[in-house]
Amino acid sequence: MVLTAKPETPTRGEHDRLLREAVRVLLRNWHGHATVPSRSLYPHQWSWDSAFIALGLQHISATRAATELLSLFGAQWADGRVPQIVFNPAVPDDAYFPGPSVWRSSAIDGHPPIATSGIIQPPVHAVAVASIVPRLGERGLRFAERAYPCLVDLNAYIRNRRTVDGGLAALVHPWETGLDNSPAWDHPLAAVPADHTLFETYTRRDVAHAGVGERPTDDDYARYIRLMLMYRDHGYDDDWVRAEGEFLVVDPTFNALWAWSELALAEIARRLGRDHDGHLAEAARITAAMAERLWSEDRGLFVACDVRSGRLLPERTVAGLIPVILPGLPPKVVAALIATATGEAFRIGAPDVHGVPSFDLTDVRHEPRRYWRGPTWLNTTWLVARGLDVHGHHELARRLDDDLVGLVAKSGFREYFHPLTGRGHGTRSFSWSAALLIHVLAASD
Ligand code: 9WN
Repeated sequence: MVLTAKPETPTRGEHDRLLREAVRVLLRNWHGHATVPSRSLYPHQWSWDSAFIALGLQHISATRAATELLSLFGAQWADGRVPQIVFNPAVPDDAYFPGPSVWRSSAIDGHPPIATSGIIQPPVHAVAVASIVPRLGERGLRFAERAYPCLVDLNAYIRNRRTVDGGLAALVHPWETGLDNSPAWDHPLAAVPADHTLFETYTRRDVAHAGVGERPTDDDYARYIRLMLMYRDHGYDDDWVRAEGEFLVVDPTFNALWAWSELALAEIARRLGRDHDGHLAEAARITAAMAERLWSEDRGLFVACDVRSGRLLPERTVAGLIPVILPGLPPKVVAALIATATGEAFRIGAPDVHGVPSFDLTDVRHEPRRYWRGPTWLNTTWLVARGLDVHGHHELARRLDDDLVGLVAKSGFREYFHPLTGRGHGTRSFSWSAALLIHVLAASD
């Protein structure tokens, strides 16, 4: 494929201006030991956001990037889970819904002193740690010594408390997938009652900060609230939730990032002079299980599995492309993934498509402005680009990196973008958009 630059591709001079603005976003969103994704919509620390943010922060201050991750690990539960949200005690309880008084994590044995949510998010942290360690010079090994056991405990939690038949990890809430209202969850969520009387007790805060047409619906939220209350009321017990929880899905992105994190752990273990074979074997095991259980020849990408109905979920979402990040995939699978990514469903690299759309452009449910049901996000675009690099498709990867920079140049540090017009949507001054811009520009220097 011959790729030509988009008309709005920014010049190098423009890069300096964008970099300065990106640094300003991250400085404004820093609250002493961690970075909020957005001061208005997400005023606490989020798990996978912190990993993406640390990748960018390391180019401003490697120490600050290490602090970001260590402060997240400081909120790790005794069972190894790293929570999706670490609440800032200085922020009012009702600034974000659901806040600490709804999650009630302090009631759990082995919970750290700071309030958190009770669910997890995709494990990108080991990749961030492995990237930061060499930047810290002599202090790198000390940072690795502190981070490594936390990362090992997190992966042990996933393996011991979250796997289902076949040895892949299952997620118990759409928020755990990071792609909350992905159309892939429509089928499993249909089995969860949407009880709107919950809104007599609980008030959504998100719609005060972002357009209603850009966020999940009230039906979605009614289900999200029900699922979190049920898990909470069962003490965040993973035996209960795997046996009886109303939502249980095996997600290709979560599992791919879990395998990728084992590869990063192998690299960290090597630096620490520890045995790394176990990590490599675990990455290979997860990769093979994914190829066996989640690969869809028909759809040409990985699909999620609904454990409750035993059904593979046919939606083509960006979550099914991200496993391209894994070096151990069979070459036939990689070739098919690239054909799907460049084909009519995603059209990556096409002059009129920006980045990687989060959902199939040809599906009637595609909504280009609504959250994870169509818009392009920069973290998922970055992950697909890195996967293309892994398999030697550097030109296409560079095209996605250029798109990432071009979207910010055109529309600012927005949360997500219309995949065809590049217009920005969701919150502004969004941290991972700033961080990944910095990281991509640093890599191109
Ligand atoms: C719930 C913080 C998070 C991201 C998620 C994104 C969104 C939260 C919300 O914001 O989810 O976790 O309130 O909608 O979907 O990926 O980590 O940026």
